[in-house]
Amino acid sequence: MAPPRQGLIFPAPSPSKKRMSDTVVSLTSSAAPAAIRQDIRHDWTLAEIQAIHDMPLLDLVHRAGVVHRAHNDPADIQRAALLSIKTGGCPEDCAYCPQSAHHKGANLPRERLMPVEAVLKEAAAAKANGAHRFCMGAAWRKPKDGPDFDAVLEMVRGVRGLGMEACVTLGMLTQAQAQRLAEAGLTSYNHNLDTGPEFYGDIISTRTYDDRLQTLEHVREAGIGVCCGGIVGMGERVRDRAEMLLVLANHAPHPESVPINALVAVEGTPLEDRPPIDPLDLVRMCATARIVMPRARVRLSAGRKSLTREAQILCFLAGANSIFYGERLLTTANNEADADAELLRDIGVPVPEVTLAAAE
Ligand code: SAM
Ligand code: DTB
Ligand code: SF4
Repeated sequence: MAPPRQGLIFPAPSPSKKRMSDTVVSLTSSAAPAAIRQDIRHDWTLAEIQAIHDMPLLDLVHRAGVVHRAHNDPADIQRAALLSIKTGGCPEDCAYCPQSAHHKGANLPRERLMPVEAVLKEAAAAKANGAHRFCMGAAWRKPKDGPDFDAVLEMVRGVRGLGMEACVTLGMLTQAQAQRLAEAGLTSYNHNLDTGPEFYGDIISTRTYDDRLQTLEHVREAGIGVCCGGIVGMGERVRDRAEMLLVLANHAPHPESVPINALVAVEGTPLEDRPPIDPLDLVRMCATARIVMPRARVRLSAGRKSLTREAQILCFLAGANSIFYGERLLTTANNEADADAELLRDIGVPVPEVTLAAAE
């Protein structure tokens, strides 16, 4: 009989005091790296995660850096290119999203799915520019079986054929759809929890937290990597951020990628007036995610454009080891690729020069 799987559930309360002090001892002893390496846990408590998040910043960044280096090569920073393959007109009401048909003020026209060849051309250009992964996003509540889904499968096969990792984010999936994406060679599926379960209802009403967890289960069952994270700066409390990390960190295995987005406050969305977050909030989120999920790719995602180079470097020191790379996110602007390549080179991460022939 197959062993019971640990699902996407809240953890049972655990004897956190002892566990916490064990962890602190292992992180401060001289033999720390060896001790930390074994310290992959799925029984975190909210109190522990909040305590980590709220540590003095220098201690937090140091501790995250130690965990990061015990588990990962610090010069390995993944570059993921992003393309909106189907933009606008989404029936969901996510308050942050300009693609929702509910937010007429965002004025984003509904488009059809891009043709496969056009998508693969963008993927080839991203590869020539030095991207490792190609992520394709569709403004769907859930994909419909039929020609569009078949075309997405073709895109996944094409991206894999270019020698890149392929990721898609298409909304809620059935088990059969996840299986077909796996068979097409999909590396990873992005489906964010966005925030903690208590605050979630303030942001989205058209699908539940459990709906999201169920799709993540389907993705995991199909053997596809899980890419799941959220957004800071929507008006949530630190407790909500910690609750989201708790759900992710107690998911066994941990998600392979954890995108940490800062809200891009887009005009015409209900969150258009949210003030920008303090960049140090992002540093804290990256560091906390790194400590509780030592081997996940922590992706410094949307909102990076408003960070200085130095704030981004602090995030890398705190364990962020992936970025969206390329001038566009889905519908909003991202950092210039040249500036990112320069930043990465300046901190010792090699990025190949673009060869014009390869980019055409
Ligand atoms: N429709 C699919 C879905 O929601 O799963 C895929 C696309 S959706 C745009 C992917 C993710 O982008 C969202 O879950 C959210 O976390 C992030 N996102 C969307 N708009 C954002 C914004 N304005 N600022 C920051 N992150 C955003
Ligand atoms: C994720 O966590 N962030 C990306 C990706 N997954 C699909 C999307 C960010 C979108 C930012 C707003 C926009 O450009 O529309
Ligand atoms: Fe639709 Fe995704 Fe935007 Fe929500 S985040 S409105 S599901 S495209």
